[in-house]
Amino acid sequence: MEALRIDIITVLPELLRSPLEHSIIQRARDKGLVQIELLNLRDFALGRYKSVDDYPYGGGGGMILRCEPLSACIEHLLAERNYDAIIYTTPDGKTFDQRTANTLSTFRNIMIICGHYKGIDQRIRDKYVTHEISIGDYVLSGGELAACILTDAIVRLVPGAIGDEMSALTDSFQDDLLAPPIYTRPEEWNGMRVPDVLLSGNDKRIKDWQLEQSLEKTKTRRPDLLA
Ligand code: 6GU
Repeated sequence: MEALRIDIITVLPELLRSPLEHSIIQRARDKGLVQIELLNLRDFALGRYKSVDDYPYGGGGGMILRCEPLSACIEHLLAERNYDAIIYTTPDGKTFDQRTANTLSTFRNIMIICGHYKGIDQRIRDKYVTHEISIGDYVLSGGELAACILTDAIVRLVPGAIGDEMSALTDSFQDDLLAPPIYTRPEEWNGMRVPDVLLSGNDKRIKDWQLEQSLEKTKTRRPDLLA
């Protein structure tokens, strides 16, 4: 199987590096399941001052990432391969969810453009971007952390990334239900016992109990998921 490739364009590559070099993501990279490249937008800046941003027309404060370096970086990548998705991380995008993560995890080449400061020039969105994604209704200081979150959610779904093959299938949200309570040793801790059913060895009873717990938790915490 061909690896998934994710190219991330950012003005702060160092902010992304460490979160993408640990745990499941690093293991997936080591196994050759996924290739992640960080592109420093500054390397595509023109002129003596290597400027990547400028003031907005019409005022309003804040800085905006300019067209020319973004376009130069995107065209550099497009010259190498076709992309199944060119994502822009922005609070005015569509809210990210498990369904979108599932879809993106089946892609071969993904480009992520991290918004920064006030964002990027609209013309880059119009010309190149295929997916505008927000990670929730709050404002971050840049799209870098959002890009890490997208990457983490996508990479762990790539077949082979998670050791226990069943594990990703039993996540919260994967079947539109929240995950049931989970326990490990010891059987009793501080006077609190692991539910008997989990010690019963009866697979059918355990599955039934977990589903019942999932339904109950979803009904009280996230009734919107059941609607
Ligand atoms: Cl993708 N970017 C920024 N800057 N803020 C956000 C966001 C993204 N998603 C939620 N808030």
